[in-house]
Amino acid sequence: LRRPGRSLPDIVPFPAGQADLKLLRPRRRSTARGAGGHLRMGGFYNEKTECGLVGAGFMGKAHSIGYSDMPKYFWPAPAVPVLKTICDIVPEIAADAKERFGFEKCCTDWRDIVNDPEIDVVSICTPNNVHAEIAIAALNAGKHVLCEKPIASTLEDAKAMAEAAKKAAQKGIIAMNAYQYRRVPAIDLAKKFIDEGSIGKILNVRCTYLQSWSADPASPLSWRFQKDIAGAGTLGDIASHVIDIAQYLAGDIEAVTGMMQTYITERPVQEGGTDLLGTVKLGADAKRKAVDVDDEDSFLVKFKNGAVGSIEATRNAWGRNNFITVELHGTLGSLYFNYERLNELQVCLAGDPDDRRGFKTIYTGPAHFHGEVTWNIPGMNIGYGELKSIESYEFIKAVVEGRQPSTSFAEGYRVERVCDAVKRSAETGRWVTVND
Ligand code: SOE
Repeated sequence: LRRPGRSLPDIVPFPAGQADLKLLRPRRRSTARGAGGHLRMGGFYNEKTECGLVGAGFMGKAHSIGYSDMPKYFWPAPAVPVLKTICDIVPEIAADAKERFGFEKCCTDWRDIVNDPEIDVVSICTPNNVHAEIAIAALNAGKHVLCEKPIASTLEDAKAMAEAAKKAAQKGIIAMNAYQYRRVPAIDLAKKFIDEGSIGKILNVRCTYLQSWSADPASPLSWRFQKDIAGAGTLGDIASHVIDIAQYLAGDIEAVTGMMQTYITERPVQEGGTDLLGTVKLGADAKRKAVDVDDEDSFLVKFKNGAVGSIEATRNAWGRNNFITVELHGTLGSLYFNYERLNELQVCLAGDPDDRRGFKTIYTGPAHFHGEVTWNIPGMNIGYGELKSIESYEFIKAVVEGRQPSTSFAEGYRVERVCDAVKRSAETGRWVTVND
């Protein structure tokens, strides 16, 4: 699977019967790795791509599901992911993940994946501080990379990754950041409303990302609460998602002014294992350690195009579970999205008669982004798993077509520059310009 530049036939809507399949051109065999690279299915050759995955925790599970479910929705798949090797530094977790997620092999050193000539694509699902080393090594070894967010734990690493990705792109290598929420069908629809001018010039963008899983002080101190590993707390972990959505919908953020707070200043230490994201509470007898990252961030933003707005994020909001909200006000209307109502977009158009004007709800389904192949009955709805399959599809499609995806490393670095400006503003209490 090293043949950039091939464009794909249209995806056959689910369910794809044999009649549909007969209409498809059989795929040519790739010469990249000899005869081993194909599965014969229903009389047609479907390319396959061998996947390595580093980091077998929550995100390792999400990427595994994304890869293995993707062809069930997107058929014919651009290439069928084969779960080749999963890596975790804890041998028991690696061995367990191999069985659970269906990988052929497991290992404890990511270099075994990066140096394996059989592996085409690498998912990086590790803590943030090792993203750069693994991603750059993988890109240099000619692997296509899908890296979890935030892109890195420092601005320097993020820059180095964006530069490595730019260099690798010249050889047709793809590097993608996992900012999956911009691929929510309702967000895609919001983008359409904006691009076609239906809500006019954007005046204001208000975003929140509120979660509750770390609100309990007995929730363990995992790597997400340690600056040397995570880089930042809530800012990199979740505010980054809404920064990405805000910039995707409204363009570059030019300047910020904000605050960062830490409310729970120490937590019981989690000794090893995968991050359980607050589902386990530790007792008063557990060893405790100081938290050196932010719990909550609130900042105002100015966009280059003159729009203004605000972003708030916390993982300590009881009752708010994955409360990603995006509200845009334009000269001709408004849009509102809330992840807790994932399959809905609210729209208010100024042009409606005075006595009928107000938010109406559009339920996303078969008529929306990839809706014809996820579930083709209105109201069936999608969830987090389907979003990861959509992400996997966009990644593998980009690899097969040899073009960078919309959430490239350059975009990840763009988000990181905004995070850096928020940190500088929180230190100085001033408006800070986002560095180019
Ligand atoms: C924890 O806050 C977390 O797993 C984030 O790291 C993810 O990016 C978010 O999508 C879900 O919550």
